[in-house]
Amino acid sequence: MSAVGAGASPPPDLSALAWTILEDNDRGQYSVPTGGLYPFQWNWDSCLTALGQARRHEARAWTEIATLMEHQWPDGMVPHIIFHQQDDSYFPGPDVWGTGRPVATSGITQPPIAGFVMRRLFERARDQGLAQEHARALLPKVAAWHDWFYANRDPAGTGLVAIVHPWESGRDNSIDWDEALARVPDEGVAPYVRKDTSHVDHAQRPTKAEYDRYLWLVQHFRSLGWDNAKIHDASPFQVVDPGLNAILIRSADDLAWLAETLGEPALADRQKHHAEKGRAALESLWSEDHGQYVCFDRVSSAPVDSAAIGGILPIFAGIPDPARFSALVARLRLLLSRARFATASHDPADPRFDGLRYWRGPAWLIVNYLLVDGLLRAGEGDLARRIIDSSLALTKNGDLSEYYDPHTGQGLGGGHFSWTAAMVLEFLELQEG
Ligand code: 9WN
Repeated sequence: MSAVGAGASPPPDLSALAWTILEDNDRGQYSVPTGGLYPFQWNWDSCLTALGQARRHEARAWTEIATLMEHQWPDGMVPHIIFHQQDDSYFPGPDVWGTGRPVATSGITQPPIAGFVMRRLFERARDQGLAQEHARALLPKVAAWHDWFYANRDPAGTGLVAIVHPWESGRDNSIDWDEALARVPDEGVAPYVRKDTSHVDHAQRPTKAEYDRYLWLVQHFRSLGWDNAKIHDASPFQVVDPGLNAILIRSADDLAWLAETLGEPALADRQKHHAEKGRAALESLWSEDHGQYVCFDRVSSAPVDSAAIGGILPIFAGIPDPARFSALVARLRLLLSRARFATASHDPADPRFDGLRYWRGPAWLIVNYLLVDGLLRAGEGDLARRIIDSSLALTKNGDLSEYYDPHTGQGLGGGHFSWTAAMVLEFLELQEG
């Protein structure tokens, strides 16, 4: 008799499955998040995917980031999509963006996680020579991207950068953007046909009203010639996201560490300055009402009344004040108590929560990973382990989806997903270690 009983199939080998996904989505010099739904290179997907790739193929992991950085704009911005080849299964494609780049790209950016990933690859490297070579070559490029953020998305020098499009946050349809996005016009948008809802149930994707405004912003920035010196002030959508800022601060810290290690003290000092100023400025986003950080709307000059996961991500940036850190951990515990699986991307107690719809409630393994990293660094091992176990519980049936319903654990969005596969490899390693 089989140990698992008649008719029951053995649990899938998660590591083997994750490697199959990484290989299937590998296009040679870059990876796609998943075929069909996202057939190009995405910025933060690539960086996080590289963490998984490096477990077996260090050179391939460095190439993933190097390819992304080859498409950096002359002003320092690193675009959120690189359209390496023609593929009609995604909208909006290169013609809509019209950025005029030699290889077509989008015209906005995404959470700058490359600096953090580079330090990880470097510290774990079995091939130190290769790591030094790549890190040295990438260092000034990633530093220029961080400098670009502060120069172009924080023109008043507050220490915190704004996003000018919800897609820049990586948390596209979060409740965080509802009020600011409602102020964006929806008239004059060229007729379009969405492709995402032909791959994924529309109940798991943003609404048409949101897409109209996403596209209005793209058209508006295109009419400004994609000139980043103009875009921030000319955008009707300018929101300071604690999540993106936390990632930028942590990447600046890690880039400073790499620069020091590689004997680049001036570069290190500049990144340290960004990180320290950013960390101090984060305090302006603290909400006593929500017991966490919240977004700030620069157009209406008001904090955003929304308790989303972005406001807990400062755990990843390192919060020096112990009382503040404890409050944030308490808030995370409360959030975890409100859903079966870690971690709802929005507070389930909020009537606006939607456990199926993308960034309005579902759990994402990449977010869990950033939280786990921050918790482990701060000595919160028990809570970190709880999130690791919950992440692996979500995937244990072999469903490596884009995101998950935090109440039922149902896989949602795209399947066979690169960064989910990479995070599974990371979590398996952490569980063993
Ligand atoms: C727009 C690729 C990307 C992720 C984002 C996620 C989603 C794109 C979309 O997919 O956004 O960039 O078309 O929905 O929100 O975080 O990088 O996986």
